[in-house]
Amino acid sequence: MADELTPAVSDCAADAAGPEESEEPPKQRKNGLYPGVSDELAENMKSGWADTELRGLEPIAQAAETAARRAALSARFPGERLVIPAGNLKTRSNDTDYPFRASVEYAYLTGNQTEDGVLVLEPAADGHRATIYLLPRSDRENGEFWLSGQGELWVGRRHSLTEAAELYGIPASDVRELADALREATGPVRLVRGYDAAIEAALTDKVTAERDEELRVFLSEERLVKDEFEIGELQKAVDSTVRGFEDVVRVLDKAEATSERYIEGTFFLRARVEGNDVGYGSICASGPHACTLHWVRNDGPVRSGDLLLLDAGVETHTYYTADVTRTLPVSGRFSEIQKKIYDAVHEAQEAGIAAVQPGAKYRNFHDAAQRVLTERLVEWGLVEGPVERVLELGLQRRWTLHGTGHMLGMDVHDCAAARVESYVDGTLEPGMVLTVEPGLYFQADDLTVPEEYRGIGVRIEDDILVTEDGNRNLSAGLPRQSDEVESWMAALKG
Ligand SMILES: [Mn+2]
Repeated sequence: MADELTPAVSDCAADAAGPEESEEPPKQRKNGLYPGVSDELAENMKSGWADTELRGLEPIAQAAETAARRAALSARFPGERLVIPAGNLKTRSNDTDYPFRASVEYAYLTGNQTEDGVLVLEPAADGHRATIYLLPRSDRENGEFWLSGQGELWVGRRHSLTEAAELYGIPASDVRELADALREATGPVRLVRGYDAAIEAALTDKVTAERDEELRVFLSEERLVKDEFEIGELQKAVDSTVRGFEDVVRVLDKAEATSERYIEGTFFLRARVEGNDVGYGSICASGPHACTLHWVRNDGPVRSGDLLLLDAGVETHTYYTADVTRTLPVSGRFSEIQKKIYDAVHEAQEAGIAAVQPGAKYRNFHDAAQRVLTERLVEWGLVEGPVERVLELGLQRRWTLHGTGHMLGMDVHDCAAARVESYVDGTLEPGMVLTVEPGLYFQADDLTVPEEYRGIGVRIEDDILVTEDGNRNLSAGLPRQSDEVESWMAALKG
C-alpha cells in the first residue's frame, strides 16, 4: 500500500499538529493545508475534475424489506428518537485498520454498510421520519479530497448524499453535523450502544442503559424470523460455501504437503471472490485439533489417515453467513472407528433435523440429538446406563461438549440479544433459520475411553430453514452420509 504522503496526511488538514510543526509553523494553515503544499499546487488540485455524480440510481434489492423492518421498529417505539450507528473503523496497528463491518442493526435497517454512518428515526406525526447520516463526497476546494486520511483519493469514491438517498430509499444528511444536533435535541431517545463513541458521548445525558437495552433486544428479536430477501441471501451464502468445501477437497494433497493453512486459504479465496468475507474464522481442524471446538490457529499438519473437521461459512455481500461443518477423512476413506463415531453423529443429526418443525419447542432438536449420542455412548460402554440416568446427570457432555445449534443470519450466532423466552425457551416459526450441529469429541488425553477413540472429533452441521410444513436443509448440496461422503470425495479428488 502507498504510504508516502500518509504520515503528514493522517493527521488531516483540520487538526494538523505534527511534531515538525512546532519547530516550523506551517505557511498555509489558513487553507487547512499542509506545509510543503505550495499555493500553486493547492490551487491546481481544486479544479480539472469531471462531474461523476450518478443520476437515476435504482434502489438496492432489499429496499422494500429494509423499509418494512424500519416500520416495525417505529411501531414498537412511538414518539421516541432512535439512533442506530454503523460504527467506526478500528485501528489494527499504527495507521492500518481492520476491515470494516457495519453493525448488524444498522445494516439490517438500511442495507448500507458505510463506516461512521448513523440511522436516526425522528418521531413524526405518523410514526417516524428516517434519515441516514453519512460522510458526503470529499470537498475538492479545501483539499480534503487529497490531503485528509478520509479523502476519497485515499479511500475511494463515496456515494453523494443524493445518490445514497436514491439507493437506500432514505433521505441522507451530513454525519459531521449529527453529534451537535443530537446534543441539542429534546425528547426521549434510545441508542444502540457499543459502536460509535462520539455519538454515545453526545447522548450520554439523555439515554439510560435499561431503555437502550430494550432497543437492542427488540432489534435482535426482530431478526429471528427471516424475510424472503434474507432467506435468498442465506441460500446464496450456503451455495458459495458448498463450492468452498469442494475447493478444499480438491487440494487436500497440497494441504498434506503444507498445513491446515492451505485449507483456510483455499476456503477464504472462495469467500472473497463470491462473497464479502468468511462469516467467522474458519475452523480447519485436522486430527486431534477437531477436539478443540474453536480451533482457528489452523497451523497444524494434515495427515492421511486423520479426519479433517472443517467448519466454515461464506458471508454474502449483504452480510448473511452460512455455518457448515463437515468431517472428512483426509485419505478419502473412513477407518472403522472413525466411521463408527461419524455414523453416530450423523444419526443424531438426522434426529435433530427431524425435530425442526414449525410449532415445535426450540429445545426439541437439541434434546433429540443428545439422546441419540447418549444411546451410542452407553452402547459402546463409555458411560454406564441407563440412558435416562446419563441424560439427567448430563454425563454425555464430557464428549458432546456444546449445544446442538443456534439461530443463523447476519451474525453466525444470530439474535444473541433475544430474550430466553423468545429464543431458547421459545417456539420455532416458519422463516427461522438455525444450525443443527451435533458432535462427539474424544480428547487425545482422555483416559476414560479406549485408546482407539482418542484424538477423534466429529461434527456435522447444516443450516435448516423452518418452513410452513416442516423444514428445508439449505446445505443439502454437501453429502453427510458416510458412504456418500467417500464417493463425493473420490469424484472431486479425481
Ligand atoms: Mn454453528
